[in-house]
Amino acid sequence: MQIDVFTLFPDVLETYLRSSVLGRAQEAGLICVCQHNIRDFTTDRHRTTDDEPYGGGGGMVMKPEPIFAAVESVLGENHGQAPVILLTPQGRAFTQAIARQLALLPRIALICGRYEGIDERVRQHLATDEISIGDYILTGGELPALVLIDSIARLLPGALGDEDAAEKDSYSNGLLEYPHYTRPAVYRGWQVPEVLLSGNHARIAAWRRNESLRRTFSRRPDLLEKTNLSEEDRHYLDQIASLPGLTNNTDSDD
Ligand code: 9D3
Repeated sequence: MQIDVFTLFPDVLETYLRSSVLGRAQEAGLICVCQHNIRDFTTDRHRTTDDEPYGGGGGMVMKPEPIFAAVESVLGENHGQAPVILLTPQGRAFTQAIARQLALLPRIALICGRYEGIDERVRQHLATDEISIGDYILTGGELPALVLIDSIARLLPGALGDEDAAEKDSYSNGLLEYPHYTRPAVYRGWQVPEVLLSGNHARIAAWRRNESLRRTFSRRPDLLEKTNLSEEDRHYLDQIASLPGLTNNTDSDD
């Protein structure tokens, strides 16, 4: 999969792209991330990428010409094939489902904004999609681009060791994860739950399922509505819902 990133700050992505899973995915040829400095596509003496907003007001707006020139020259023939995704606070919220869909494509382009905004014509006539990574304010689209790349790359077949293959779907059961423990069995007097030391795999599986349900119920009840629940699951949830003192957003064990 080829990912073209259009940014004014190509350096900020470098270290992360070279490290761990992403670095290996690139070395294995699973993804090829190409960065393009929007400033390289300016044509004026001062290499201007931003200007004052029409209508006044504070801040600067990214000019359309260098962004159009960059995307059109890099995508060339493929323009129209690959989605051109604008990272913007106004975009649709990024989800695992979107990551899964994007991971199926041979090529995508990501445009990172800076300053107060991007000329609206980029959104209207160049971008084919707009994505936000959540409701908080960042200084630009570079970190969001990395977030997309990271979540997509780990989904590509072969990106994670095969032992992690099943784990890829962990979000697809729609529940939060159960608690994890490793040695020592007692640390500063804090015991690992006895069931995990029992060697009884059926009991362990049931405990983990219930812990997932309990956590999801207390922290992210919204997730439960979209999940397939068994008879046992519902029974357990009814049980904790009826416990006195457990209100919706406390996880009293944590
Ligand atoms: C100071 C201007 N802001 C008014 C509150 C608007 C604004 C413009 C540009 C806020 C942030 C940004 C830079 N952010 C992104 O480009 C961005 C982003 C984000 O800030 N949060 C979540 N997802 C994304 S995707 C791109």
